[in-house]
Amino acid sequence: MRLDVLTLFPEVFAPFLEASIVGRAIRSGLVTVSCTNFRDFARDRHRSVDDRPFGGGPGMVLMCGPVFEALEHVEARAAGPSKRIVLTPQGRRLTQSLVAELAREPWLVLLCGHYEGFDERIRLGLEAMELSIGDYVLSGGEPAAMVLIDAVIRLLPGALGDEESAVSESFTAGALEYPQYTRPREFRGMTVPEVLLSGDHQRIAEWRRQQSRERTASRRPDLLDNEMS
Ligand code: 6GU
Repeated sequence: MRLDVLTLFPEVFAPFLEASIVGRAIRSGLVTVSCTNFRDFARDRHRSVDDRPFGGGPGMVLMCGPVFEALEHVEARAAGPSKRIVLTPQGRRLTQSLVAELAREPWLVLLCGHYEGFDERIRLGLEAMELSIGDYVLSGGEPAAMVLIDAVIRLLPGALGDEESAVSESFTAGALEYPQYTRPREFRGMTVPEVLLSGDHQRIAEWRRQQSRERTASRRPDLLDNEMS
């Protein structure tokens, strides 16, 4: 898979792209990620990427020129068509089933907005999918792009080792994970449930299913309605 990120803050992606499962997937060649700065496509001598809104009002609006030119530059070095995604709180809410769809795309281009927003003609002209990661306001699309990148990469075949794979399956199956314990058997008076020490794999599996069901019902009853969330 190929991932391009268009942003005013490429530097915030560097440590994220080196760490953990994402970093390992990149190093092993499962995915290539490139960041491009809109500012490199500014035309005036101040390298402006934003301007005051027509009609007045607070804040600044990201201009069409740098965004279209950055995107055209990235897509010019192309093998096939890309799937364009604009990160915006006005977008469709990201879910695990949508993540799974996106993980099947060969090439995603993620556009991160900032300031008060994008010039509306960016939305109209790009034919991009607009995505939000939840009902709260971020200062820019960058954290949302990192959420999307992480969720997509962990679904690429080979991104997870055997020990990690179970966690993704549990949420994909529409339920919350069961409780986990490791050594020691007792910590500050809190003990490990006896069944987990029993060695009875059938009982353990049944206990975990039950815990998972109870947790989902009490904390996230909305998940029980959907096959995938
Ligand atoms: Cl994608 N962008 C911003 N700025 N805020 C958000 C968001 C995106 N998703 C949730 N809040």
